[in-house]
Amino acid sequence: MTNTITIAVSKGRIFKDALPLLAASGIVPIDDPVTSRKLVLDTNQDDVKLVIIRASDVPTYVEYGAADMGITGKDVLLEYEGEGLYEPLDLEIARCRLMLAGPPAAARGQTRLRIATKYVKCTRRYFAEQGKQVEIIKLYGSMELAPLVRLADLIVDVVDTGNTLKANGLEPLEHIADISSRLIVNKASMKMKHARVNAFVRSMAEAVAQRRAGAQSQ
Ligand code: PRT
Ligand code: MG
Repeated sequence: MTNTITIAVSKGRIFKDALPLLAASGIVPIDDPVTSRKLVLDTNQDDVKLVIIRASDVPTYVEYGAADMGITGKDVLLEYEGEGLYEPLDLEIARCRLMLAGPPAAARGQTRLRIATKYVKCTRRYFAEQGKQVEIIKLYGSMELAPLVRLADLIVDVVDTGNTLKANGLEPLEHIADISSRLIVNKASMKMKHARVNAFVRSMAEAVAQRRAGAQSQ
């Protein structure tokens, strides 16, 4: 249905932070997103649907046009190798930092470090830029465990408060990138549904600016 707008939103913390921005743009889910098991949520607007999916699947849905727009983390986008996406807006939510971390004085000076991460491409790029050879071990979660059981010397992961690192005796070592959630748009939708998409991007931009102004006045 060309008149329907589908927005893919990462479940979890991004969804929680995205809800107030969507509400400020006039989009409120009808089904309770917390208790409902529905994957497609109807909203107060007949022609706007939300699909709630894993962060790492959002770019795929949007690139293939299964969703017109999406909300996901910059960390996910940095790892994604697609080309059918526009990224018109930084939503300034779910902020964190992509960091190299490890035990204090971890195996530095060693010739070939082993790095555990789910961010394989970012990690490869980061070390390649420094001309350093590292061995990368792909994990899907709980990167903090890897150095504790000597699976790896160091990890690359997103860090917010740093409490998880600290609780596991690890330290942030090097800052790789600042991360926040982004609005992404399918290229064909940007053409075919130009007016709707642009109106939504504009109202989300306003919501982000208002949120920023509110945060600054506190
Ligand atoms: O299931 P899947 O792997 O696809 O996603 P997920 O379960 O990791 O989703 P979720 O809800 O955790 O959200 C992931 C997205 O939120 C990431 O892609 C980031 O864009 C963003 N984000 C922001 C974060 C964090 N902050 C964050 N702190 N994602 C994960 N974390 C982890 C961090 O890796 C650490 O293990 O949370 C833990 C606690 O962080 P500290 O530093 O506050 O202790
Ligand atoms: Mg998680």
